[in-house]
Amino acid sequence: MNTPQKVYIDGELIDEAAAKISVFDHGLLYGDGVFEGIRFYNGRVFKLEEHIERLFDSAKAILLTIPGSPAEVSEAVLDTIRANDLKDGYVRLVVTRGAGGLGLNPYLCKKASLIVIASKISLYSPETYVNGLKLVTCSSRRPAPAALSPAVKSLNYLNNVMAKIEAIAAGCEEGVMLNEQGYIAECTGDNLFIVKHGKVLTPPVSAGSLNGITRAVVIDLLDELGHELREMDLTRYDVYTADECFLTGTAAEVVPAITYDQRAIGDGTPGPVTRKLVERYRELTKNSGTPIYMTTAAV
Ligand code: PXG
Repeated sequence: MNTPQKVYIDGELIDEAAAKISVFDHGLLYGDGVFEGIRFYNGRVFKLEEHIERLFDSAKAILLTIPGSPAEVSEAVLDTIRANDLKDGYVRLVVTRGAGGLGLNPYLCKKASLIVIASKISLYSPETYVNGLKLVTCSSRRPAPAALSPAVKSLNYLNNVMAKIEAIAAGCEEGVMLNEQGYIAECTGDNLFIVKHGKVLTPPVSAGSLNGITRAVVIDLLDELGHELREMDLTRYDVYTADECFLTGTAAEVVPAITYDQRAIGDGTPGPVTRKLVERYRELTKNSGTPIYMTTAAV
């Protein structure tokens, strides 16, 4: 890219190199803030309203006032994509508590900051969606709801970062995180589903996962495709002995998993339910979403 990227900070679109926040920002000092990862495809933002709603819910849960209404934050997302002249990519929305003192007290932070970064994304190769990826159990657990609700998409992702390091060390693309009881919660950045005897199973959000927006889309797609879905506690054994396994996430989309802790899942290749979902999800992302440019809205 020859033109520098524009980053949105508190109402201004600033050249990437000049886009800075204070070293006193509690987002940096304490991980005190919330975020969202949003995708846009073919000139449309996918599930924008849902992501904005979850951002506001996360902020409410940590008593953080977002500077602006949901409509204004949505407009900031669209403006940032337009300023970078992008049609396909990824938006990172970050709300930090703002600059304060060198102490925990969040009330010393004068004003929260809203940051929007729009960029290209490439998480997994096209072959991964055809061939599947490898999973491993990580020793780093999802935080218990009593410690910090895993439903809050906060800037505290250290457990997940530690889990990702373990997954990479094991030569796997993703790591499975368990909850305190040892049941499957989710992966480091995606929700997990299995298929067994034609039924699709996924842990309930209460098992310690993020209430994934892609997860909800897939649940709707399963209904449309006539597959029964059950939310239930899953153990590692359930995944070892599943016929199919797939992950869902904004960045990962729907991606097949073919091994778990070195055991082949099913016959070790992506199964029919997974393949159908990969395809249907792709169609949906191409054909729906909030238009970014007026020309996209016409016709
Ligand atoms: N679980 C966790 C812990 C997440 O962070 C998901 C599930 C999937 O949720 P959505 O709503 O996206 O379907 C996420 C979100 C990355 C990356 O770069 C991925 C996420 C967040 C931040 C970065 O892979 N996924």
